[in-house]
Amino acid sequence: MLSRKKDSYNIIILGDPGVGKTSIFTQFINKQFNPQYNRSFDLNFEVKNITIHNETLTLKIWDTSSYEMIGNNGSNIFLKADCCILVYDITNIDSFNVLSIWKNMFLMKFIPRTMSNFPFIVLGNKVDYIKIRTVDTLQALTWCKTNGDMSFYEVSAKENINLENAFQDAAKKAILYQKDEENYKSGINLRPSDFKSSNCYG
Ligand SMILES: Nc1nc2c(ncn2[C@@H]2O[C@H](COP(=O)(O)OP(=O)(O)OP(=O)(O)O)[C@@H](O)[C@H]2O)c(=O)[nH]1
Ligand SMILES: [Mg+2]
Repeated sequence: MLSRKKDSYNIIILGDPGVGKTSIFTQFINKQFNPQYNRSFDLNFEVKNITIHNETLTLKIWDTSSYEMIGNNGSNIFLKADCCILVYDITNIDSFNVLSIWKNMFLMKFIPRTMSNFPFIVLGNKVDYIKIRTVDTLQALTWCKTNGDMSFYEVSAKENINLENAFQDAAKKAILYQKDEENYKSGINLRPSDFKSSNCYG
């Protein structure tokens, strides 16, 4: 039993141009893959039902345009995000090195400071290109660990590897986050971060 607060959850996909955000989105939703690169210029969403523990819930998945995100302010819809998927390309170290920038930009613009437990998931895409990888699995795992113990998956939008697992995980994290937020707002829980700024000297 999930005992969730909402019927639909917003999952936002972010990352550098060309890492495969649209491909992940299209493969997960329509089971299609386009080998040609058509740069996204707009924000786009699709709705997909998934089943977790015999319960069906709706994910509203947002494919972002890195172009839009860098140039503008993104969309106010991100204020209602329940989980963010950060994507890099395992053959492109630069796309990995900028994950912190994507993460911090997203938190700064859209997530109130009190919500320090906002969930991220990291996807290393194009794992079908394993022979020409430039980002080690261990390197990525270490980054995830030191950035709030994020979940990490190596995936392939082309071969549909690990996408189902990653989105299931994103959905579970979104549900937990919402529950936590509800409890927080109703004063049931205080998070460890609430104590960070104080010490025994006041
Ligand atoms: N081999 C391989 N190619 C992929 C994979 N995922 C995406 N690609 C290719 O990488 C290129 C870029 O993919 P997109 O999905 O358009 O990338 P994007 O992140 O949406 O890019 P922007 O819209 O510019 O931000 C395309 O040519 C895709 O076919 C994958 O898993 N394996
Ligand atoms: Mg795109």
